[in-house]
Amino acid sequence: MEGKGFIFDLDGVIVDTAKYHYLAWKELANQLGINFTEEHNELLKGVSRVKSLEILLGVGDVTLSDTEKVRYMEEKNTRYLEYVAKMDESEILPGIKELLAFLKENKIPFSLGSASKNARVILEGVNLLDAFTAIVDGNDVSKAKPDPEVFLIAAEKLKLEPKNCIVIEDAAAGIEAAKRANMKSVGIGEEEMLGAADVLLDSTAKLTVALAKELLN
Ligand code: B16
Ligand code: MG
Repeated sequence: MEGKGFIFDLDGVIVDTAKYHYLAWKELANQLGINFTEEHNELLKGVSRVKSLEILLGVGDVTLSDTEKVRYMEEKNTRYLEYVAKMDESEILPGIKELLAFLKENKIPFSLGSASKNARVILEGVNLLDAFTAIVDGNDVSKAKPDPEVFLIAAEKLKLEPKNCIVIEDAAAGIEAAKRANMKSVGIGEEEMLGAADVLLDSTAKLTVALAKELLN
C-alpha cells in the first residue's frame, strides 16, 4: 500500500453542499428574475464560482457588467456562508468518516482537492479540518477543473507521483481533471455523467475500506 494516496473532492464527496449552493444561487436568480431550477443547478457542480454565475446568467439571458458580477458573487457567497455556518459533523456523507479513519490509522496520505474557496470553513464546521494531510482548494489554483492543476498541486503536497493518486469526485469536470492529471478516478454518481471514471459508485456509502484496500493494491 506504500506510495499511494487519495485526493477527495469536497462538495458531493465529503459533504453535500450543493443544496446550499442551490438555495443561495436561487435567491440571487429570483432577484434577477431568472427561473433557476434544480436541473440547472446540476450544471454548477464542480464548477468555479465565477463560471457558476456565468451559467446562471446564461439561463436567464441576462448580461451584467464585471462590477455587478463581483457584487452579486459576493452577495451569493454571503448567503451561502449563512447555510454553511449551521453545518456540523452530521452532514458528513455516509462512509467517509470510516474511510478517513482507516487511511489515518494506516498512514496513507490524503488531500482535499476542491474548487471551493470556502473549503476550510466547511471542513472546520464538520470537524475535519485537521484530518487531511494536505488541503488544496479554490484559493490555491489559477485554473478550474477540468484543468488538472488542483490535483497536481495536491499530489505535490502529498509527495506522491500523480499515477499513484486516487481521486474521488462527483463531477464530470473533476473526473476529466483526474484523467488529465494521469490519476486513477472514482466517480460518485451516475453513469450518464461520470462514465469516464475508472470506478463508478452510486453513493459514498459504497466507498468502503475494502474498496480502498483494492484501490491501493
Ligand atoms: P465556492 P467541489 C465546488 O466544490 C462546487 O461543487 C461548485 O458547485 C462550486 O461552485 C465551487 O466549489 C466553488 O465554490 O463558491 O465555495 O468557492 O465539488 O470542487 O468541492
Ligand atoms: Mg464536487
